[in-house]
Amino acid sequence: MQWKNRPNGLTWSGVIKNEEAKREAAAQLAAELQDGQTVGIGSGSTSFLTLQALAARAEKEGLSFTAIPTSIEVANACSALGLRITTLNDARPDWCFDGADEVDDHKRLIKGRGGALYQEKLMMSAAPKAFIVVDQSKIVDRLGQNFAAPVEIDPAALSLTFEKLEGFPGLEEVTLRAAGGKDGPVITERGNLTLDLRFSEIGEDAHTRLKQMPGVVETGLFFGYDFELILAG
Ligand code: ABF
Repeated sequence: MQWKNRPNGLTWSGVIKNEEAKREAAAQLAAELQDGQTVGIGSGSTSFLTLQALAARAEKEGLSFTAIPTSIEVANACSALGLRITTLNDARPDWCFDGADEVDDHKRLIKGRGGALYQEKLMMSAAPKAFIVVDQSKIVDRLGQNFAAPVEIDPAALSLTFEKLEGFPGLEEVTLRAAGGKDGPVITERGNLTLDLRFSEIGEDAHTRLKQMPGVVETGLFFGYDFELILAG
């Protein structure tokens, strides 16, 4: 039998920028691990390296920990590393870590380029302590300067949401996230769609206003979360 596209949880499909610096930051974070803890595992390449560093330290020092992954990709990586996995319905993390697309100096984040913002936000809400690991390229003067802010919406609300977004303060462009070619829109793990919102300015109330729209499941604007920033490099 041939098995095509079999998940190989320990291969990162894309390019990892600043890998050496990220590995150093990952090793630093792995030192936080204590035996028997439950750890929330973020998505993205930086989280992928951090997960590997955690698993390596656990193996070397005979520590055990349980992982709560924030995406299928991360769950596959956890399985490939032989880790015990649980969910937020069964357990709570002692702490969690994740990457980000942008961080401003008010500790506001844009996340969700990887499509896992919903579970990433659940994790940040559930964890008593969170670490965000980024390299310098993610630190911005103005939130939204490099990346669009993703918003996960129910497919039934697609047309309505476009309508409701008309005139939204600071909003310049809305793109339905698509895989390209004839593949159609990207479907999230929850069966939803993602809109990428380009802003000239992101107001303090942007997340709240978006969440008030029926059909909006979650936004990639992470405002008001307490976390420790680990700067790679
Ligand atoms: C997750 O991974 C997402 O919220 C964010 O979009 C992405 C960052 O990936 P990377 O670490 O590869 O830049 O944290």
